[in-house]
Amino acid sequence: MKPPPPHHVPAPASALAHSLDPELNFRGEPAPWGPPSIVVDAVEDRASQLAALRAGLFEHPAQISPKFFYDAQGCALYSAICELQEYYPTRTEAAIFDRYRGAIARRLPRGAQWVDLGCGDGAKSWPWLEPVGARRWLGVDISPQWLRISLDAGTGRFPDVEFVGVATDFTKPLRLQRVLRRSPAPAVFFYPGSSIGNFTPAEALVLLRSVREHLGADGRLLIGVDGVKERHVLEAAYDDALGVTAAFNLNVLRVVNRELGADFDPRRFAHRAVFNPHAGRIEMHLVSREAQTVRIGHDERHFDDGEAVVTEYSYKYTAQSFSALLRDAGFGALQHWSDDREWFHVFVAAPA
Ligand code: AVI
Repeated sequence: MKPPPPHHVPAPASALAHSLDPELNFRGEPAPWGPPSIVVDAVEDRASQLAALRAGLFEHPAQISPKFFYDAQGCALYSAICELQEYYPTRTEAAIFDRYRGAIARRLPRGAQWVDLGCGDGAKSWPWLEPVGARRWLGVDISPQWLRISLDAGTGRFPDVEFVGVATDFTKPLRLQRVLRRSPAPAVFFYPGSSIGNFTPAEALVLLRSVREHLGADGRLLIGVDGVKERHVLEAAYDDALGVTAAFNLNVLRVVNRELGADFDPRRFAHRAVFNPHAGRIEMHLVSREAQTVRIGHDERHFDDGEAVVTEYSYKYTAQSFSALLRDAGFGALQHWSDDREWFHVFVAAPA
């Protein structure tokens, strides 16, 4: 069986090339507001993304942005990661949502515009739309392909909800005011999956401030964040016994080969995932197994034996440290729900 597309992951790098149409109409069920539309905004062009990818490889240490993980193979591997015994975040967050959905929904405005950041296939949104009586669903994703999948799924299931897709790169400042103003309903920004952890705290603060600026007095943020916990639990989640996360990490070298005309050999690199307690983050690296020279387009990059390429940071927060970040970003009246082990936290935050 083909796995469902993963949700709340950055878009496949290959999707970035095709997303610059000003407005794509989407075939949908007839609805009072017309067929769902996809608005395209602030999607960085492919050439500048690839230039940044190439420049990162020549830095010391070399870096590859985690957004390049998600080609078709990377998406399939990420779906498999979410099912792994060791990878607790997906199922822990889902259990918190299932257990406390009623209580969480009561903290959210009724009749809201539900803004799903990094919506992917939209599946994490659907269980919320009825409990909050959502009138409008806004899927935000860098990939119009994901938006089409989620709009298709949503319009079929919720004929009374207006569906809009916004293709934008929200590592850039969010600009959703215009599309939000088309409805007087308050906004609920939904950002599950601890995707906020893939930003540095400074970048996360910028994103959270930008979300805050989009909320009127009645708007809310509903966000999931992975907790700090014992090193062995964290490291196993990012270095599983079956080697799925290793394959996910190594696959990015194939993406680089394809996108930059490089000749990385994944067999000559090793996956490494370590918890850095000072920075409060898991670091994923690809470590050169030997001294080697790799061709990148017309250039060459030498790697020493043991030299690491940084591919991902995944920051972990305590309920306290994430509350502090939310307050810095201009939120107050925080409420949070955790699982019994306090491994994962779900926050509802209102503008201060
Ligand atoms: C998408 N993101 C929240 C995942 C995480 O846990 O940081 C990506 C991931 N990397 C390795 N495993 C999962």
